Amino acid sequence: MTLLIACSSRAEQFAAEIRAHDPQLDIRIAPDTGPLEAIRYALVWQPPAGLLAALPNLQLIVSVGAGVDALLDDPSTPVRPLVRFVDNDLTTRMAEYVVLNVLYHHRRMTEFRELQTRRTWTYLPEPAARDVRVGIMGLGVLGTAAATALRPFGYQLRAWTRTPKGLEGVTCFTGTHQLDPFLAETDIAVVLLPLTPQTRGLLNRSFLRKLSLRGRSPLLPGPVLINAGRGGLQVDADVLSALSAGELYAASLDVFESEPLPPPSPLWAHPRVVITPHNAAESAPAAIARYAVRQIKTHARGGKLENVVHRARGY
Ligand code: NDP
Ligand code: OXD
Repeated sequence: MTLLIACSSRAEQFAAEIRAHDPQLDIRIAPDTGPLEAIRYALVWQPPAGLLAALPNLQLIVSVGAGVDALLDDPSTPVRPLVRFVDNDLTTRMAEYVVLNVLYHHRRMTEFRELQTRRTWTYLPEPAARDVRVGIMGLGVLGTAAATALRPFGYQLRAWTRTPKGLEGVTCFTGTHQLDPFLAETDIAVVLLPLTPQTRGLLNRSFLRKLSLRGRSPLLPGPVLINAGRGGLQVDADVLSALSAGELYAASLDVFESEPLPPPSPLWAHPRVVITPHNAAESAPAAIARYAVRQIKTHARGGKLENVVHRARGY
């Protein structure tokens, strides 16, 4: 069985871990593909356009990412079973990121950091967690884990999804018609949506203006945006203008319209913006290897694959 690894980074690490899990697999690392007709499986992250289409006997594509927007956006991606990465290691990392950043803004840490640079001892009042409304956009694998991790702090939890969902302790809103009511009751928006034609550009100025319209958490200076979904969901310039206009108090951004975030972007220097380089939840090589080998073995014995992407839905 031949597996092609076509990843824009860490391909050698993935290969080493996969060899440790399954020494029988014949592994090629793009661009050294060898004979294309031998390749049955592909493990990919941002593969070169057209590469997968050139594999005549490809049977399964395993995505290193949980999000598969780039693969679905590429018209040359062949129509073969496509499984996305879902693993407790990744899920736990994302839950950590969300808890870290919700607490960071709820406890006004961007302001304390700024005060510290000026050696200034100033008391800032902070709301109790029970008075802060956290709205999670997307209650899939990652959103559910984030909500579960936030629950013990006592935040008022809300979620917004495409289809009706239920989760203990979370008030759920569904569909475009319930987006505005959801936003009106959200002080801290945590975005864990996939990038699809329906969600692209959703986080724009009009969206940001709708946060916290129905009351506001006392003592929190304003609404907060935390985006760890995809950069294409947000309009970077609108985030900046909402911050300047005081419509947004602060933001944590892990993803951007253009990545790496270009050095001239004013987001880098904004005192209320926390920037991370798209590593809210990394796909760790050991976890990827375990997952890819399991999926390949399942496919080889004709078993039921896990986490198959629904192409028409876009995630
Ligand atoms: P899931 O597919 O498990 O969940 C997606 C959620 O988004 C579902 O609840 C779904 O609703 C909801 N959703 C999708 N489209 C819409 C819509 N149009 N309106 C409202 N809700 C919608 O995905 P994961 O939780 O595994 O991952 C989410 C995203 O996180 C990934 O697609 C990826 O982009 C991003 N990600 C980012 C990482 C990082 O490091 N920054 C790491 C890993 C993932 P429903 O339940 O009704 O289907
Ligand atoms: C993913 C990512 O989709 O890391 O897994 O962005």
